[in-house]
Amino acid sequence: VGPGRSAAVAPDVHPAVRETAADIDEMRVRGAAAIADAAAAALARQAAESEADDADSLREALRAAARELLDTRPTAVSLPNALRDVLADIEGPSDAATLREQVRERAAAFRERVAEAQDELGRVGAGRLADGDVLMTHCHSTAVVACVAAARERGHDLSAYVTETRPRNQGHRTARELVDLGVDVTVVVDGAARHFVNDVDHVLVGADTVAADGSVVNKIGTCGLAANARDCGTPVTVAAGTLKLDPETLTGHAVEIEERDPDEVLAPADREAIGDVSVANPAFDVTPPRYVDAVVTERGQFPPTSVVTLMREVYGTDPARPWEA
Ligand code: RUB
Repeated sequence: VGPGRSAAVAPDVHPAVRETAADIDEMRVRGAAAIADAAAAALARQAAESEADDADSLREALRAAARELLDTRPTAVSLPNALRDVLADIEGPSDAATLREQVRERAAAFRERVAEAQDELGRVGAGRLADGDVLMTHCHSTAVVACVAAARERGHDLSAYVTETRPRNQGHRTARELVDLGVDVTVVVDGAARHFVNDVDHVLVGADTVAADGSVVNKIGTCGLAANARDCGTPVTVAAGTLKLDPETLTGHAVEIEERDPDEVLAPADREAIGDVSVANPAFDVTPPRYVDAVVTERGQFPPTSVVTLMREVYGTDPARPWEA
């Protein structure tokens, strides 16, 4: 349980759900797609192994599990979208066995669909990349890696500038995965992005959330990178499946930006040595749609202004919140 969170937990939440919530909270599981997958798997465990023997108690346990998962990281909409999908129609079954089976099946189908969507998104994204292209990317995104992998499968030679991505250095993982794909990788400090962005053909980043107006919420630093890219005329592509569309932004809901522990930025000893300073550590920022050229999804690529239509099609206009009773 992270700082400021309630220590009170519902009694029937399965230990596997608590473990998954801790893994997400402490970033052993990270990245929006992986968070959604882990949450769906945890709900399936909750359904299969809950001690509830009637449908109402099982429903309550599932909702409590969903709330515990939701209480981990607030920015990635893939998490509530996964819960929405797996818990759809939980009001239906009147006996626990049917409800158990329904949730198990929905979780398995969700996880399979998300994996397939990622492959399809990779193929769509690869269509934007040409042989010999130079990319710049920030943080670590499985969707970005899927695009690069699909382009490599087509035989395209690629090189990439990969930003370290302070304070957690997720760029190291990106660099390793791109090297494994045969990409010529140069790692740069985040502050060097502007220095090199003029030399690249594409900025390619992932997203935690895409809002109805086409704004893209992604790792802190993405907005500055995209603004610099726009200034140089370098196209910015966001690789984000429909799992990243936030249907609640259709109804005016704002995306919460996660504030993480100051110790990630300055170790306590450094802080003490510096003196009386505050540390701000927002994990994500919001890139306005005017800096984004295309959002690549498993359903094709869209200008950010068309995201709203896709969002309505996928989620409707009245998104459910099945974790609420
Ligand atoms: C991860 C991050 C990624 C998106 C997309 O931040 O900002 O770009 O989550 O990733 P953190 P994916 O490391 O703080 O979770 O494409 O894998 O969903």
